[in-house]
Amino acid sequence: MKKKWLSIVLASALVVSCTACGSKATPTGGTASAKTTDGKTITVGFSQVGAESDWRTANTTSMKGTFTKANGYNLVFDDAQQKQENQITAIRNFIQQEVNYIVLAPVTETGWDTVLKEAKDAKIPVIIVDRMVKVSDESLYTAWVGSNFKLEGQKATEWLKDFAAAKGLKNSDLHIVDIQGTIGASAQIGRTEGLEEAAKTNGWDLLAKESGEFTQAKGQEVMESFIKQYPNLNVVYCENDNEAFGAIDALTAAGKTVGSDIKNGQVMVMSFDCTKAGLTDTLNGKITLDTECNPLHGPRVQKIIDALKSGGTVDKKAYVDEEMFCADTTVPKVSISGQDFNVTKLTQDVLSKRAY
Ligand code: GYE
Repeated sequence: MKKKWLSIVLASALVVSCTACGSKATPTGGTASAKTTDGKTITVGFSQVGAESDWRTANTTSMKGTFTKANGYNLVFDDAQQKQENQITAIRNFIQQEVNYIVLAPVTETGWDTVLKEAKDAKIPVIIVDRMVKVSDESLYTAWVGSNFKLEGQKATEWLKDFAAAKGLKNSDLHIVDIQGTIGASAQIGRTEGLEEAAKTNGWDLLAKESGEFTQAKGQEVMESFIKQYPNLNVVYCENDNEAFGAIDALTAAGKTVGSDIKNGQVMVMSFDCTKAGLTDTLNGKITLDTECNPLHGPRVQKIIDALKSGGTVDKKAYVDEEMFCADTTVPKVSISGQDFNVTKLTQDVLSKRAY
């Protein structure tokens, strides 16, 4: 895992706006019965993907910092070490323990029908957070909150198109490799799709794609192999910050210079997440564009639980608003289907405000 993990003060950064969409939903598991220890405490079972990235660590911290005893919760936390079978076991344990709510950050989209049906039969509402699930019956979960991963990919590639044009590069000058996230995870699917569609539309040379599992070590390994196979590569599209750190190490070790000056032989690194470490590399020019993915879901999930607790309805799906960060201002905004998205100029001041 990356570099120095910085001490996290989440409290100040907990409020990020949410763009709700989709229909309203009622708790599919029925009213959570008051299986609390003292009649007041709400027990929440949280099945977390793992600890593969700085983003994930910030997400875990946000959840643990929200569902505290002081806030009236008993959090049962399970780290699945990136394995779906561990998540399924954790959910079954939560059901057995008769928790009031189950929160699932699913490693991949598919394979959840059976266990979510078991939770529904036990009348325990399930809230999905971060990545999505693909289920045959949408009533198997109560609500989802997370990012629009396809839009993230579209924003990043639209920026690349505009940036290349502004620098006088032709479409055929770009030779791109994709270090993908965990295959089958929504974050991978959306970001890969965004790139593939843009490559097709713009006639870019998309040389190869391979999973770096969202980790620094695998990102480095995949990059080392890409460098050997594709000596002409000049854009590395990393599907998260930790992969970008690994890719930068591999490129540097191979004698390449990372940066935005493709015309003069530099290799451009693009990334997603915008963790403090990622934005530090963006400010120093190692990452040219970092597209934000916000991990601070604790308070958002709490809001959902609060609404359900008081018998209210919640949005079935809610997307989080996110930015893009670049140290240079060549492309100040991108436009997708008529909607403008600003590219925030990254300064030391902006970086110092990042809490994770
Ligand atoms: O981008 C990556 C993490 O699902 C959005 O998972 C999340 C992704 C995030 O490992 O760093």
